Parts: sequence; structure tokens; C-alpha cells
Amino acid sequence: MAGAAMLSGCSHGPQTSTHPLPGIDVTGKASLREHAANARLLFGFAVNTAQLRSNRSYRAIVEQQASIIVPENAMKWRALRPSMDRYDFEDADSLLTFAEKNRIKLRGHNLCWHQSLPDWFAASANAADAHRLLVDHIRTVAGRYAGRMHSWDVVNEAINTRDGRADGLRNSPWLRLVGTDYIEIAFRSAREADPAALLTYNEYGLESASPDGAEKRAATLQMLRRLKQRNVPVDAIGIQSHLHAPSTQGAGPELLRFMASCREMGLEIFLSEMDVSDRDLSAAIDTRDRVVAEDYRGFLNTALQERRVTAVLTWGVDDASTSLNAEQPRKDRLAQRPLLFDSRYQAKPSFASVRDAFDARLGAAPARAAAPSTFRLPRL
Ligand code: 9MR
Repeated sequence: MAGAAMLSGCSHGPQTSTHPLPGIDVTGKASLREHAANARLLFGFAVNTAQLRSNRSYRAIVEQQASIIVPENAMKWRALRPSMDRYDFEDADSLLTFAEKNRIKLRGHNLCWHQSLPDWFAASANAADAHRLLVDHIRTVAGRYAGRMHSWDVVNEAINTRDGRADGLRNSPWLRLVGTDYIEIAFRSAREADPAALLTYNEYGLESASPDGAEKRAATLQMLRRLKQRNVPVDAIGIQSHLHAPSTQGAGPELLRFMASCREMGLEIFLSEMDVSDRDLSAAIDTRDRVVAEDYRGFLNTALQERRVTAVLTWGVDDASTSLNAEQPRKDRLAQRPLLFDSRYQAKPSFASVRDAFDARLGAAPARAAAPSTFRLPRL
């Protein structure tokens, strides 16, 4: 496993390779993983295995700040399935080795999605074999890492109310080939393969105040309730939380109501893919950084009121590693600044926002103060 050796072999002191927000220490007890732990939260990033392997500064930030990571792409079908009958686990294995060596928890992403399927899938999968393909994949992948994963995004983004179905389900290849039961089949297969991982339904747009957001929340709750009624093993919901600055809207009360409904169903809640797109902000870096930081603060101050939120992850480590420049390029072609560290690994104002929101969850800063007695913290 050459990849694993490379990922875990090089160690580099995080203190010497990152640059704190001017005047603010971000290391050790001042790191986000420590502030998160004090608020009974896990904090971390979606990571890119190539960066983790080759870039010391990137790796140092992850080691220093994260108590949980998720592969941005390395555990998707496209990465794991070069052909129908072959699996390639090199990157995924190396990531787990890295995580375990550094005592960082690993989320798996994802076992069933309409995107990032390998090219052979469209040409080869059909209604006769798709059910078997799905179950075999989940048995093989979740089974390989059984007992070592914090959680798995078992089904990703299965709702799309614009597809016009009464149940709100997305017209995905899995729905077309396997039928509406594909979600239930995926969760049951995942539980059999790994009884320990928290099995998660992960979705975008749930946090939005728009009419689309309201429809998505309603359809998602309807789907989750139905799964729970049928004793399908769903343990958690991932609210992706891809925000767009300036998010003056903030789905505050609706989001809290949605999260309370999830809690009442017994679900744990992860803010699983946070970033703040600055596509619609003017060019000035100071303004962008300030508005993005305000959006992180505003969103987390609301969302962390829900006690079942147990993890917060950003989708990428530093601004150079965001997927947003490809997905939502700015009109002026400037690089987006949606994350907590800039492309030179300097902590940004958004870092301070996230840290302060974690502290505010305890009602006390600096951290380590006792939680107010009225605030029941989740057990991790
Ligand atoms: O950031 C990911 C990008 O590198 C991939 O090309 C893309 C398709 O696999 O997926 C991106 O990650 C998405 C995640 O898997 C699911 N939620 C939305 C994320 C951003 O688009």
C-alpha cells in the first residue's frame, strides 16, 4: 500500500508550517478541534488525498485542526471502481491509515449517489443487475472498513422536488434501475456490512430559506419518516450547508424546526459540507472575507442551538482546494475565498467566526468552562 506509506510516512510539525491569523494563535488549545471538543463537537474538513500526500502545509493544517475528515472524492464510485469487476482502494486505504495514525475520525462519502459514477456504469448497468451491483458495492466497501468508520453517507442527494414526483425523489439512475426501494436497500446493506458506523442521509439545500429549500425539507422529512416507519437503519442526517454570501436570508427558524424533527426521529445531525460562496460579492478581498466570516458566524450561531448537531465539516481545507471555482466561477474570474484558511494556509476571519460560534455554544469563552446546566450536550 504505497499510498498509505506516503500519506502517513512524512511527519511535519504543524506549529512551524502554518501562519496564524495576525495576532491570533490557531494551534494547540486554540485549534478548532479543541474549541469544538469543548462544545461537544467534532470539527474537520473534506480532504483531497493527493494534497494530503504531497503538501506539508495542507497536511499540517489537517493534523492540527481536524478531529474528523471525509474524503472529497476518494471513496466515490468513480474513484473506487475503475472497472465493473475491479476495485482500487489505494487512496481510500491510505486515508484511513492517515486518520487512524493521527486519531482523526473518518466519515465515508458516499455509497450511493447519482453523480460520480464511473463511465462504465451508464454503458453496463441495467435493471437486471443494478440491485446486485449496489449491494455488492456496499458490502465490499463498507465491509472493508467495518468498525473503523465514524459514519457513512449511505445515500447522497436523493431528493429533487423539481423532478416532479409526488414523493420528491430524484429521478436518479438508481431510482430508474432499482426502483424507489433503492434507498432502503442501500441502508440495510450498509448496516449489515458495518454495524458500527453511523448511517447517514446527506443532502444539500436543506438550509436554504428559498421555496426550494422549504420543499426539500418537507420531502426529506417525508422520506426519512417513511424509512423510520419501516425500521430502515438511518442514524444521522448530513445537512451539507453550502451557503451563498451574503446570506441575509438565513433559514433560521425553519432550519431549527427541521433539525428538531430530525432529532425527534432519533437522528444525529452533521453540518457535513460547509462553505460560503462569495460569487456574488464585489472583488475587494477584505469585504469578501468579512462577509463570508459573518455568514459562517450567523449560520453556526443558529444551527448549533440544536443539541443533536455533533459534527461540523468544511468542504475543503484552504481556498485553493475549494471545488467552487469549477462549480460556480465568479464573473470576474477571481478565485473564490469560501473557506477558513487562505491559499497560503493563513487562518482567515472566518476561522475566528467558527471558533467563536463553538465557544458561544457553551455560553462561555474561553473554552473549558462548564456548560450551563440548562443546555444538554450530546454524547459523542
Ligand atoms: O468537491 C467535489 C468535486 O471535486 C467533485 O468533482 C464533485 C463530483 O464528484 O463532487 C464535489 O463534492 C460534492 C459532494 O460529493 C456532494 N455534495 C456537493 C459537493 C460539492 O459539489
